Amino acid sequence: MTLPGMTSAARPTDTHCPYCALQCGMRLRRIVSAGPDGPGVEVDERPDFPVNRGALCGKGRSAPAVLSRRLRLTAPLVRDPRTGRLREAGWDEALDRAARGLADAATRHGPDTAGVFGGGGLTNEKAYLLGKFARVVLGTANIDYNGRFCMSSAAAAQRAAFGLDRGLPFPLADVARTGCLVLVGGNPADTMPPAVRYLREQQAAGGRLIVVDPRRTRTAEMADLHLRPAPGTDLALALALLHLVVADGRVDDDFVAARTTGWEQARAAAMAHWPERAERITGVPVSAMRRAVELFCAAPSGMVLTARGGEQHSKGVDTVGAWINFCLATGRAGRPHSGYGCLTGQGNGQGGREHGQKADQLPGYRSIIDPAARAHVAGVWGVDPDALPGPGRSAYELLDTLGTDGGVRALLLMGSNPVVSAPHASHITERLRALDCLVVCDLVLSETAALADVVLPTAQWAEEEGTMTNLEGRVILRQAALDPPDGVRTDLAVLHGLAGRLGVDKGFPTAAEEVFEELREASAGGQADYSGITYARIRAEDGVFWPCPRPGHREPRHPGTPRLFLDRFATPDGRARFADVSHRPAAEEPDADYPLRLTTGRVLAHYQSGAQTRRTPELDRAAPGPFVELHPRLAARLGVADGDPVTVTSRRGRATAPALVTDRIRPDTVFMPFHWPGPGRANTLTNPALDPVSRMPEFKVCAVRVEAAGEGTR
Ligand SMILES: Nc1nc2c(c(=O)[nH]1)N[C@H]1C(S)=C(S)[C@@H](COP(=O)(O)OP(=O)(O)OC[C@H]3O[C@@H](n4cnc5c(=O)[nH]c(N)nc54)[C@H](O)[C@@H]3O)O[C@H]1N2
Ligand SMILES: Nc1nc2c(c(=O)[nH]1)N[C@H]1C(S)=C(S)[C@@H](COP(=O)(O)OP(=O)(O)OC[C@H]3O[C@@H](n4cnc5c(=O)[nH]c(N)nc54)[C@H](O)[C@@H]3O)O[C@H]1N2
Ligand code: SF4
Ligand SMILES: [Mo]
Repeated sequence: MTLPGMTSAARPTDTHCPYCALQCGMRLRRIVSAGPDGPGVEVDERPDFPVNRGALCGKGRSAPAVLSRRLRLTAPLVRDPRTGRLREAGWDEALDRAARGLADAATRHGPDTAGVFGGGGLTNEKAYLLGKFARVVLGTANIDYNGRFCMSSAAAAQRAAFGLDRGLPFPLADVARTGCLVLVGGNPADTMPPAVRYLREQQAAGGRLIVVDPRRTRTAEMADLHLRPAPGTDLALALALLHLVVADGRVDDDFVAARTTGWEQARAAAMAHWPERAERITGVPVSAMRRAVELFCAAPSGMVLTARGGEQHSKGVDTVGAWINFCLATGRAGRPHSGYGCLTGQGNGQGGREHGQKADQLPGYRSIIDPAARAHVAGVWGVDPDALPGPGRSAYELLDTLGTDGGVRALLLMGSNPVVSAPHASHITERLRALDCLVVCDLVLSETAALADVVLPTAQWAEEEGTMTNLEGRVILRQAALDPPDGVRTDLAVLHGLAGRLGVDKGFPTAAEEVFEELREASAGGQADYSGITYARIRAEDGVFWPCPRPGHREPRHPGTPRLFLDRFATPDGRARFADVSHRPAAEEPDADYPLRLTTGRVLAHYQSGAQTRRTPELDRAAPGPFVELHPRLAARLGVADGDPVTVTSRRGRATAPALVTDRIRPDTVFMPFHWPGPGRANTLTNPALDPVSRMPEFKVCAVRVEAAGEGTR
């Protein structure tokens, strides 16, 4: 839509949506506005990009709204010590103050007390330089990122089973060709709408869709079979399905013998989880479990995809492991149109961890405790390997210890809004306030930026270049259609400015392609090898799938790897490893004081902490505030009608929001989306119990009590 006073000009730019892991292709047309918004862009379809084939959701279509100068930050802010308020400042003052804050912590309390918290929405180039900044400039072990809250459980389970973790080991379009798809705790109808076409194509071709979700979502409504376990019980369900596979003689013995190890233990564990026991734990009838196994095993091929519903648990790694076991035992892995995959979430959740934002990883998906990996990366960085710090704290543990003795005292935060999105958010807000210095780089004054000592306003997707790695492991290119407004710098320029002030003049370029060239070197020979990928190739090829090593002497150029594991898994012996797992309860089960389960998630219109989408007028109108989904029977018992305010209380606090009375939810469970701050903030309630391996918090289940809110709160 072109508003009066706008004219469109210039050549269109092919790029990608700034939001989720689908990284839908789009075409931007420049608009010159006479009004206060400044120049902007309009989004057109880009039907030739294979992942979304032109389709976009409302978030993608409306993404340009946040480019408006009225909605975003256009000058740095520093906290005035006299008034305690944020005031506008010049870039030099703001960068000086930020650098001093980080340096002071390190000098007074040791390098590990300066910390970095990143985000899965940052380009590979930013993530890479952020990791390098932490390890080389600050010399701190303490860098982690919000991807820890996202797909870290699936990553750990995939790595254990297959020796490698890439969201999907095949292109998304392969989903349309599988015989039976099991979707565990994912609601793509709301979270990746353009992907739904592949589910429809799959069903139109005679394939079956099984959805595992406690709620009857719009995705579940499409399913041939909907299993509705109580939140936090998927592990028991997956084990019982494997039990039935064994009991019915449906194990693919040849596949198990030829391509796996560890079956005997996995089999024994499954035999201890008989279906009647799982029915008591999950509430899923045995007959439905039988039907699921029949559909899955009768189909010529099969896939299991998990998303946050199955993963954001204190047993997320084991739960994903159990679903992988189910795939392996039935021979549905490492074969065409079959396999396990994870629907990653953020725009660059995948690349963000491959290149060094994660506490235990160096670029190229290398382990920070592997001497050879340290030597390689230190060589690229021109530093002594012994000078590189070791693994630091995981995201929640890093936030939980902010401002404490031995914890991080000065934090650089880029690309996350934990005041809204972290579990036990009121506690995390207190920790952020306890910092000696908080530096936030953001596009807008997020709830977290509002607590900062220094806020650095950064350029946005349509104004910058860089690569992103989507849920398929496809490396794509973000291209600039506009210049950033005056007063705004790119994240790369911020890192350059900080590094220089902290005494490192080289190695922090501001041109994205130059950073990518270094990233290629740093990743060369690692699992996530990007060394054969160039910006030119990405432009020419609709993206390139990693691993893509650089061609050797006289070798042809590597085509990239759309499909993994067809010949062998990435383990040392080439075999997939069964996980040895048993069911265990959630960290917090319902009891007399807190008799219900709360689960949390997303709505179509908003993205994550809502920092961008709540500022987008059409999305704000579509979903103006938080709500609590509750079943009509529960509502009747509480004397609550649709729209009445209800208070939800957990051991961590209370939240109040209007009731949304619906039979889409189980009577023993309530659901809240987590996109809003304030009294309806879902994360006031959530439990920061962590998975022992992935350190993923238990966002998807905690025990709560629900009451009609008093008249006074109306
Ligand atoms: N509209 C929108 N789209 C997004 C995002 C967004 O914020 N908004 N964020 C992006 C990101 S970063 C991510 S990670 C993805 C997330 O994408 P999804 O994983 O699809 O999103 P969620 O809503 O968190 O959870 C999915 C489903 O899990 C179900 N669930 C809850 N508890 C359980 C449980 O114990 N077991 C099972 N089996 N299911 C359960 C919920 O009912 C919900 O329908 O979405 C991406 N896309
Ligand atoms: N209860 C509950 N909580 C959850 C979840 C859940 O299911 N339930 N899901 C979790 C998951 S999966 C995720 S991924 C997290 C996400 O939650 P957050 O980590 O808070 O992610 P965003 O809201 O995307 O925050 C991104 C922030 O960075 C800014 N930003 C965006 N792009 C850029 C950029 O390029 N540069 C800079 N400097 N800033 C940028 C945005 O304006 C915004 O303020 O939430 C987690 N929290
Ligand atoms: S599905 Fe994801 S990438 Fe595609 S337009 Fe929507 S938010 Fe953007
Ligand atoms: Mo996520």
